Amino acid sequence: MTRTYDPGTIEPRWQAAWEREGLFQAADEGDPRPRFYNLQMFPYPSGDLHMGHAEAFAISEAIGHYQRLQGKNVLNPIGWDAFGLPAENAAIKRGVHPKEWTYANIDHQRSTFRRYGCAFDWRRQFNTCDPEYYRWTQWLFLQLFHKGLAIRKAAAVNWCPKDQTVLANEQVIGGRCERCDTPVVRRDLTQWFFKITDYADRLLADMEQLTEWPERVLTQQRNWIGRSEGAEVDFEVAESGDRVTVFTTRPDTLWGVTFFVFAPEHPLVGKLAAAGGSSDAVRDLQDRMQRAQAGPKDQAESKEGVALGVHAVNPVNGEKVPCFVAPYVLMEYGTGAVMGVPGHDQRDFDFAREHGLEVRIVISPGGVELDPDAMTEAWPHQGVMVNSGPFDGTPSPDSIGRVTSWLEAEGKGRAAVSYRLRDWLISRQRYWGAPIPIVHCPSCGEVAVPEDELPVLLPDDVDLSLHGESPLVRHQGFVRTACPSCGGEARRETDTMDTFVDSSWYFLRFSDVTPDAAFSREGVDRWLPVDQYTGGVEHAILHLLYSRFVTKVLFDLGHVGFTEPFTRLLNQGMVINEGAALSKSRGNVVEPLPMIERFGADTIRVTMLFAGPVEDDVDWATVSPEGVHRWLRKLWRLANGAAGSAPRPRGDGALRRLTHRTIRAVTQDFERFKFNVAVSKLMTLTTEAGRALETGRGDGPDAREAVVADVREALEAVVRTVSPLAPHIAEELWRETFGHAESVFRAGWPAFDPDLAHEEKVTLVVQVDGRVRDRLEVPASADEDACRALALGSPKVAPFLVNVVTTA
Ligand code: ANZ
Ligand code: ZN
Repeated sequence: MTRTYDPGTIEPRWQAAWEREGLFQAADEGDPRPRFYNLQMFPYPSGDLHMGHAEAFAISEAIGHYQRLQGKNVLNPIGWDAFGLPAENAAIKRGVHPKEWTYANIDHQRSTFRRYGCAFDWRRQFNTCDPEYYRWTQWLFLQLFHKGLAIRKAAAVNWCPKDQTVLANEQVIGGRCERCDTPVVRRDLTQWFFKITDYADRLLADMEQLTEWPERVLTQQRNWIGRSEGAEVDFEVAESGDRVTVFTTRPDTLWGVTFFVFAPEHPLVGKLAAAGGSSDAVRDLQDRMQRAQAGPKDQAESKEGVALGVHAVNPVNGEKVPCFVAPYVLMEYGTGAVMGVPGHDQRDFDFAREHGLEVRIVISPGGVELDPDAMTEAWPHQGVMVNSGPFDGTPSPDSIGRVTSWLEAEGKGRAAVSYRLRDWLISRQRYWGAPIPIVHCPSCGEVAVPEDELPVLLPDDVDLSLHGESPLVRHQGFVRTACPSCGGEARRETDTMDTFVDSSWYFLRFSDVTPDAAFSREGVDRWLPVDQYTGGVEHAILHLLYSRFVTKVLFDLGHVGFTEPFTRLLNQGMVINEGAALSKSRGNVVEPLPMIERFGADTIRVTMLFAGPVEDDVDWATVSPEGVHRWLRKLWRLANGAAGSAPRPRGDGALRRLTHRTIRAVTQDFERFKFNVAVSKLMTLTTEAGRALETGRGDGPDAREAVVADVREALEAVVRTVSPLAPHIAEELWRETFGHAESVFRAGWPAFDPDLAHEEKVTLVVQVDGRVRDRLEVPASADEDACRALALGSPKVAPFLVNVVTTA
């Protein structure tokens, strides 16, 4: 009796069985199989899972199951990145506590994951907002603090007046807060930083290990770190005698300096403005900048500037050039001051033209003469030094090194390297985050909370309704404490940590979720580095950079034995709808749970994977769960038709050859994550198996049995190779329909018979006027002429051929 395919019944049944059998639990000890750590970036619990999760986890599940079938002991964990501002804002809006909101969403997502049949080792789950977790985030902070890598310093920050918090540069879009669209202002605040800049060189150098990362991500990391080689050159302010140093990548243009520029926040500006009589104008500019709704990019392109009224002395020729303050010079880069070389630097050129400053040529292209008055842009390329005193005639790029050595010999400068990378600002003036475990004592200063007193618990009873500073500031029970060092009255730090700190080490803890430590050395030695990390390309820079940094710090402290945490990285595409991102305001949101309920988890998984290459976006409007569902139903029907006892397949019939060729081909597809291609091959094999079952009657009962045996072999191959993509139906057909005692996930990846897989013959489908008239087995090596001759010679084809026009 053929049962009908009902995913709503079989899927929950297998989910319960797998859980009961502990089938997907990773084995820590006593397991001889090679280990494979398969990780998907953990979700943020804002509401239920969305379609992007359905896609991302379909991919990582496919990878994990495939490795399991390849005989690996797979660690496939799940957790939640559960601190963060959206919880707090949603909580304020709805009047529920962030904790309640967050844990309710986690419950929701967890049950959707279960309904999706994810093969997680549920014993290892955690949330970053659990005290059992953030205790160790605080521990991590202390490791950096004791090493001098967590420091407090004043910084000009982007401040959102509405969210009352600091924003990273990437969170400022066109001068506005990414989340609430409020114009962002600059503010000077004392903040906690992790000194990631100390690791800039290693973050670059170790990229050599990342041979299995997408090139695009490596490029973004490299640009973010932004290493520049050049020189520092010391100038002196003529009127005050102050020494000011610049960073330049072109010391060979020093003779072309015609002005000097300070960043508005440069510490000398106030003093020099007073000396030069420009205080009002300078303060005006600084005020304008405070209010400016300008992002970092607008600032770099600004031609605005104010003359300071003082001069800088060029150390190479003693020339005095006017000093300016201008926003295009950034305090955060180099030394916060630049020498203006308008002939050869475009930003300097634009500024010089705006302010009527001299343009002087000191690098000659050779051949053409540059005319400073006629130039419409700088000439930033290499050439030969001219108008440069003793260096005239020196060709670049040698000139850079030669001038640098000379500066060093003269005591006027030195070789230097500059990085775009800034220290990692981890302070947040918000509630829903891990408290920074520091106490401020009037006599002892910043004192670390002793490790055995962790966690510093986040109090539940806070008033979130008041806008202003962090709710923790007003919580006396939290703020007032005793100094761990002298016992005197002291004040707790009220900043919480950026959620990127939470996610910078979570992958370590999955290896051993122990109450006694952040992770154990045995755990990380056993499981890490992560073999396969899958996630969205939006995390190409910060999350990965921070995780790499923290790993290196922990390596230096002897807590882990590797310097790069993720061996192989895959960025999946996004799920969009009709070409646009899914969003409530657009009204094009598709939610996974109703889809899973309607079609089944297997259909939705395969739909996601069949939609295209994993790196590409999936446009929901163009995919067809119905089509995939029809295929699975057919597979179900055929498998039930071919079940029952059958002799072993023999011989080398067409179906057998196709079966073994398909196994060989999809193995390669799985290795390369080409799941869409694999699915289409499995669909073809299913169709051919169906055809054989319907038409391959054979002569006599024996022959019929042989056909059924071949069909069953084909369908078992489909079931086993589709199991990473559609685990439930595969398990049902494997265990129940085909009657195997053990799970399909214990059956291993099927092997192919190389003789059968050998592509000696292929099926030539002969069509006449768009209709199939015959199928011919032809040698795979047959060329077009040979195929044409065979087709024309077929007795099934001949009747349909009236006027054959042979196109040569
Ligand atoms: C003079 C000069 C002449 C420069 C020339 C370039 C070409 P990258 O390559 O990105 O590292 N610069 C230095 N500090 C700056 C700051 N805080 N804000 C804005 N610009 C700054 O850029 C290095 C160059 O950027 C430096 O070399 C300096 O301009 C400018 F023909 O010095 B150069
Ligand atoms: Zn003290």
